[in-house]
Amino acid sequence: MALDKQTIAGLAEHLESCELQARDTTKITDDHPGMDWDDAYAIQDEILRRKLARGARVVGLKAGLTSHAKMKQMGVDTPVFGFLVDSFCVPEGAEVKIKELIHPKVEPEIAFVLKHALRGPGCHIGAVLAATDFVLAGIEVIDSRYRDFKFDLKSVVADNTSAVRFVVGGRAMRPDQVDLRTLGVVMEKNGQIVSIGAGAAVLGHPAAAVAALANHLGKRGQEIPVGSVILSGGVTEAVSVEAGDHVCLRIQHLGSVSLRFV
Ligand code: OOG
Ligand code: MG
Repeated sequence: MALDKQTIAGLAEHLESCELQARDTTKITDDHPGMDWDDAYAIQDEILRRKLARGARVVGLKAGLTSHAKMKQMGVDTPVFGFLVDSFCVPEGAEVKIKELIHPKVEPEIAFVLKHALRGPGCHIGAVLAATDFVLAGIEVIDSRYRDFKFDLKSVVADNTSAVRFVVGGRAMRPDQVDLRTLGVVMEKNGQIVSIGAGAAVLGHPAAAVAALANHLGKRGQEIPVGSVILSGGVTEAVSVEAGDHVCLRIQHLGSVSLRFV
């Protein structure tokens, strides 16, 4: 750790206020270039602690920057992990208020719900499939608190990997009913197709992203709990949205899920 406790608490408060007040900021590594990975996750943990203290509940976890398209779009090369709380979760077809957000983008994702906890190290695709109860279609709304979505990996980890809203839905399928690599993914904005992909875009197999999450948590003495929803990462590039937009995600065998921005 390169930062002291007080600095970590201050940065967490700063980033969370940006989220709650929908305003952007410069990336925190500009002022703290020596910040390390432990600092980055410690800031994220402190944001979570602040939310829990106000009564939030953790409903899931996310992996991000797990597809080549996303890594290329953001100019980075390693997956990152974050948390999902109840206030991020919106119902199928819900209206998302643009005013509460800075510069939101949507991503098509494959979501996992576990029937057994998963703990790394050594977690692999087979272990993930054995522990998965079902998979769902999910749209993640990301909203980096950093100006123009410009960040480095440590800054984005501290910012809880840009998490802000998500919806899961469609038809739940057991992992043995589908081939997660060849699942076709089609996202539409206002009736126009804006991105097309397949599950394999996510680390070769979306379950590999869940395994990477379990291995990441394992290093920190944590696990993926039963029942939590896990977003495995955007299959394609994220797409900007504004008030009036309607986004519909169709995933082969998993049906569709949609959001409206107002
Ligand atoms: C970071 C979050 C990325 C994904 O699915 O790749 C993410 C960002 O691009 O702002 O959630
Ligand atoms: Mg995502």
